[in-house]
Amino acid sequence: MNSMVRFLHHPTSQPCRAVHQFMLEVEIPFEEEVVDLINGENEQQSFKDAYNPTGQVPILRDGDFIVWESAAIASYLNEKYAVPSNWFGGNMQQRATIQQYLHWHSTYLRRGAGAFFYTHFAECIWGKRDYSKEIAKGKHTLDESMELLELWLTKSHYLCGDEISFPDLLGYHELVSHVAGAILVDADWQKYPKTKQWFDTLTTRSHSKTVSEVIMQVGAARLAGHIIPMNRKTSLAKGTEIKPGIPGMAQQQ
Ligand SMILES: N[C@@H](CCC(=O)N[C@@H](CS)C(=O)NCC(=O)O)C(=O)O
Repeated sequence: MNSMVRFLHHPTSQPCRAVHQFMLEVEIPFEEEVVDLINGENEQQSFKDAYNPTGQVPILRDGDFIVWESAAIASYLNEKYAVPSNWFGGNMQQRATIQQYLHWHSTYLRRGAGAFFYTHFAECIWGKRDYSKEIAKGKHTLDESMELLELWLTKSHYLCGDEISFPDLLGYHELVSHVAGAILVDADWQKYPKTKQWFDTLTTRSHSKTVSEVIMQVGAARLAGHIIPMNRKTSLAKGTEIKPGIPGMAQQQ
């Protein structure tokens, strides 16, 4: 019987990359399956029924058990494989600090992804429109988040202490996308020197570059003006809309 966990993901996805890098760093054996987000495989009812009713990736399958949400997946793997304690905390307070970051991340820094999504992908899905409000909202969230990252990184080498933990990978891969799409440029980094130092340190880790390769290529293609044909009508970054339900925009077409 094959007991390897199965990882369903897409290489352009920030939370997927964080989990992917985590598994590589701590040497968890896994099978992978790239879900075709570009053509909306994740929106098929059969996919939602089988894996995740929200249609989002990453997803982990372990036998009959399925778990989604990047932090929940990594936390499950952490327990299953008795991963070194720096990744999810070795004592009650470290664990609480890590959980604190994970909850904050999903409602703040993650939402900043709207700046990247609306700058580079919205046009590929819905065509040329005015996405300036969504982009501004994403940038504002990103700026506010960067201020907090800078504050934390002034106090410790990594986001939750002096050792790397899963939050660093989650935060890092959000910023990798912003770098790939030139949402974060030199002028921004100058405001956040500690965050830049941390970002550069993470970039030198083994696996950072390979896990980020596809999004760097996609970012470069978009910056060069290439359209990526996307047959789907919903947002890759749900919750970043100005008005929830922006897919309705597509229905008006
Ligand atoms: N909070 C989730 C976010 C997952 C997420 O945003 N996934 C996106 C890719 S980056 C997705 O699957 N989007 C497909 C869709 O919304 O249809 C996590 O951390 O796992």
